[in-house]
Order: sequence, then C-alpha cells, then structure tokens
Amino acid sequence: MVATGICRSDDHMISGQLALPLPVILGHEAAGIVESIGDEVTTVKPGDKVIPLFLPQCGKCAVCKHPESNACLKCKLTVPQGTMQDGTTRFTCRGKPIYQFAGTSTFSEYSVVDETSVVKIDPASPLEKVCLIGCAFSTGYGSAVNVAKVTKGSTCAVFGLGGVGLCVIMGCKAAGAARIIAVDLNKDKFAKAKEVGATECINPQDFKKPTHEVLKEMSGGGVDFSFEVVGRYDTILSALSCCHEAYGVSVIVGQPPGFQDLRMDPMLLLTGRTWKGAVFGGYKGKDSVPKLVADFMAKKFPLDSIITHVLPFEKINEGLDLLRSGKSIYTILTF
Ligand code: PAD
Ligand code: ZN
Ligand code: ZN
Repeated sequence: MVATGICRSDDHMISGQLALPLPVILGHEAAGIVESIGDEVTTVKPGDKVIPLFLPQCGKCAVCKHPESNACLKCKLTVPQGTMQDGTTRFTCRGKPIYQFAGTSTFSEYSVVDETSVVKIDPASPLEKVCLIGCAFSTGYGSAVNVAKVTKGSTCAVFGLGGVGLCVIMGCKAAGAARIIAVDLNKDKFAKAKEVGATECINPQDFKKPTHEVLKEMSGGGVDFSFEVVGRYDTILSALSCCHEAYGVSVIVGQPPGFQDLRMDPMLLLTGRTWKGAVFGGYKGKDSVPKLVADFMAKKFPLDSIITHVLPFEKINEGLDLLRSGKSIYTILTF
C-alpha cells in the first residue's frame, strides 16, 4: 500500500453503525503496488500500480453481466463476512485471525486481495491522489453522472458537503447542470462547494421552513435531481421531498444508520418521483477505475481540491479526529 484515504464509512464501522466481525483491519480507499500474485492471477503482476476495489467485479454473476448495475454478488455488502471470497482471512496477530474489511483492508502496509478486487492503473499516476478514485471520488461523481444521470441545464440539490458531496457537485457540473444548490449545517463547507461548482449554498438552520420547502421555492416547484450525501433519515426524506413531484430523481449516497427502518409516505413516489441509491457511484470497478484514472491524468477533474491533509500512516488517529471535527475533507495517509 502506498497511500490510503480515510473515508467516513471507515468511521461508521468504528462507531458500530454496521456490525462487522472483529478484530478487523479497516480501510478501503487506496492505491498501491503489487508485491506478489497467486498462480492463476492474470490481470495484474508484481510491480503494477493498482487500486483495490471494495466492490469487486467478477464479470460472471448476473449483476456484473447487467449493463446498469455494479453490486457484484461476490460482495456481501449488507452482511460483511470479514474474509476473502474463499472464506479465509490472511491476517493474524499472535496466532489469532484478524478479519478483513470490504475485501481490501487498506489500513495496513500489505494486504491480500482477490483478483476481482484489484485493478491495474496508469503507471504514471500519483498514487497519493488517485487513491480517492478507490471510493470517494467515484462514489460522488458516479452518483451524478451514472445513477441520477444529471441532464444539461438541470437544477440539482446536494445535501452534505463532505468529500463525497463535493464529488457529487463535480459530477453535476460535468453533466452540465445549470444550478447546483449545496446544503450543509456547517457553513465552513460552502467556500469549497463553490470552488468545485455549487452555484448557491444554504444552511437549513437559517430558515424557519423545512429545507425541502425552501428548495422547492428556490427551484420553482422542485429540483430535477437531489442527492443525500450525509447518511441520515431526515436528510434522506428531505432530499426525496425537495425533488419535483412529477419528474424529480433523488439518489441516496450516504450510508444510513443500520438497525432501523425509515417511514415514508408512498404518495411521494406515486406522483412520479424516482428514488434510487447505489454504491461506488454505479461504476463497475475493473472496467471503470482505469478509465477514471486516465481522465484524472487528462485533467478532466481535480482531486487536489478535496485533499486537505496528508499525514504519515502512524498519524491515522489524528486523521480520524480531523474528519470527526469537520476540519478536514480528505486526509491521505502515506506509508
Ligand atoms: P462527511 O462526514 O465528510 O460529510 C458529511 C457532511 O454532511 C458534513 O459536511 C456535515 O456537516 C453535513 N451534515 C451533517 N448533518 C447534516 C444535516 N442534517 N443537513 C445537511 N448537512 C449535514 O462524509 P463523506 O462526504 O465522507 O461521506 C458522506 C456519506 O457518504 C457518509 O454517510 C459515508 O459513509 C457515505 C459514503 N458512501 C459511499 C457509497 O458507496 N455509497 C462511499 C463513501 C462514503
Ligand atoms: Zn469509502
Ligand atoms: Zn460479479
């Protein structure tokens, strides 16, 4: 491993939002160099620069064969196994097994991954930047361009201006949205949101009315596309309600708290709204990650604007504190 980002999803695991077999090595957004390969591995070789894929692409299952989906059946997203696809874990500590996370476990100098969970990228790419294509960037950008399929001239609303939300904004802008309204409780996030493409920023605390009402008024009846990039039930419903009742599309990107159900009024959908969600921005990793790295190298999108801190791996807890306090966007840890 050469570099790994700290994603909010890693912190969600630490806080226990999703049950995981323990002890576990977290981390899923990284870039590195292949050290060695198994006998039957053909798509990567020692010395290759690679990005691990927390969402594998086996290429053979019904999902991989479907043109519009990416949650490969080799990955048990909602019931994490904590192992390789063969059911084993390759980490031990004093003879006891340590579980793996999302088939990647990148908070470690070395990891073992299935061939379907790793892809070769341009050898010239800066690993301490393109590691973000392993999660945050692709998740946000793809949610706009692949999942919502944002259209030219449209109005978008993005709830949550963390690293992923900022990448959603970049995707909306690249797709030609005319208005991108950014929503966050922390106004310190607004400058960055504008830098990457937001046209307006609002703080729900500045209004007496519910946020979805404010957004409906601002957009003359409802936005075309809305994105929930926080991971809360109230913002999921607010994002759904703020999109146009007849043709609005709302995408869930944030990871909601587990162990609870969400109550919603089905009338919100009966009138014509579309409610969607996806992991990893709908991208199939093996096919898309090398292309996204090539697009980054061709300067089609920036990553520097979302990297606020670079720390040595030993300072991982400082990096997590920066995320929790809202002071960082993305912290990259280097080995
Ligand atoms: P982050 O914590 O950096 O950003 C979340 C932002 O939401 C912060 O700026 C908060 O101030 C803001 N916020 C909090 N509460 C509210 C509220 N009530 N209304 C408006 N804004 C609010 O997180 P992130 O950008 O790294 O990740 C965002 C979510 O996306 C998080 O839930 C993470 O787990 C999830 C994620 N999903 C995938 C995926 O594949 N679907 C990948 C990576 C991250
Ligand atoms: Zn992530
Ligand atoms: Zn598959």
